[in-house]
Amino acid sequence: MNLLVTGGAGFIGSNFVRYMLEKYPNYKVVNYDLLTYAGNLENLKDVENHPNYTFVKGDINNRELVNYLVKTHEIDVIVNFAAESHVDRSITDPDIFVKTNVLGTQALLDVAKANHIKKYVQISTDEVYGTLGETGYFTEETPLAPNSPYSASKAGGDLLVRAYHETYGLNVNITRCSNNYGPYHFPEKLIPLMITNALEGKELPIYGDGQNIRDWLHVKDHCAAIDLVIHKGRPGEVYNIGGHNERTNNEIVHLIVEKLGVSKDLIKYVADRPGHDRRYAIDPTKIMTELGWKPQYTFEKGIAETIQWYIDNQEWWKNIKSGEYMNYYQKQYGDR
Ligand code: NAD
Ligand code: TDX
Repeated sequence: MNLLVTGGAGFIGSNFVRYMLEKYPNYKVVNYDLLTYAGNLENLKDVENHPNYTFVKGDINNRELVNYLVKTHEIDVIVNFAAESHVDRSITDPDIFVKTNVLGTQALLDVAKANHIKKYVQISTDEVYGTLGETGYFTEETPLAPNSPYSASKAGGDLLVRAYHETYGLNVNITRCSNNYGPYHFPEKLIPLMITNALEGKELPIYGDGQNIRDWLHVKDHCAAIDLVIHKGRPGEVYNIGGHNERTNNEIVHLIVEKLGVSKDLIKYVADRPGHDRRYAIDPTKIMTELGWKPQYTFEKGIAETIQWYIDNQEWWKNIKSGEYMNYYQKQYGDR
């Protein structure tokens, strides 16, 4: 199988590229990524010379280049991870979220359609469902009710994917996963921000009262679920992905403080995120029963390994936090 992975230089995409290259020695993977502030080729340093791996820098909105790649690499399946992914950034600058997450998705769908691609998989998020009260879960039938510009743009992308299936018969799947954590997670997001700030002795900013709940899943369990959806997902279906692992932000931050042995005094309660969703929780019954997916990581094991990864890979995140890696990649790839 020949895969075009868009956004493969980001957190989940890079874990997925590595997962597929390791698992399928006969598959070819083309990683197409714009290398925005969140894209980092250091995430794939260990596979950059793999014979089945190719990296191409580019924008998913560039139909000509994507079309050329699909044709020349005889692509069977497109898996779209490319997105602007940070809720806080979407609140201050929504434009780029619409451009990438809505228009970029449509550009990819057009190329997929024109080339009669075998399957198009859209990596979406549970945030499109909005927020839950104290009880209940998101199922695939939960109405879309996004609350942030980020989640609204992801919902817009999802609806276009659905429409290209209904209208043009494109074989698509949409996956909606809960919050991921694990190696190569960009240090603007809660877990890596708290680990790296704690290691630097910096403040740990918790929004509002810290009682917001997220449902955390190890990135490798997410990759395994996407692998199953590629191979066994039924045409046009949505699959929710989550491991029933709900934690408040307070619990997450206190766990990190304890594991790293730093002072609780670093914790600082700050102004809440506008439109802050209170609780996310996924009902994963469909993917478990239909495709046989089951998460392998317990949170205890996954978070301990992740904290250790950030201790062992300080150069990776210090380069990001200092802006060094952007200067380097601008020089390497800026004019390509
Ligand atoms: P990320 O921000 O780490 O990576 C996004 C990648 O997309 C980067 O490598 C970036 O360079 C690339 N990109 C951005 N705009 C592009 C464009 N116009 N053309 C080509 N490439 C572009 O994000 P992530 O956390 O790895 O998330 C990946 C996907 O999974 C996103 O679609 C996100 O909505 C979804 N998702 C994330 C989570 C999570 O917890 N992180 C959970 C569920 C779903
Ligand atoms: O400094 C912080 N303090 C804080 O209290 C940050 C960065 C976050 N938070 C809170 C906000 C959320 O309740 O922690 C929770 C998690 O925040 P993020 O890491 O920004 O993730 P979230 O907003 O839940 O969105 C994530 O999961 C779904 C990803 O960033 C999305 O791309 C994905 O779709």
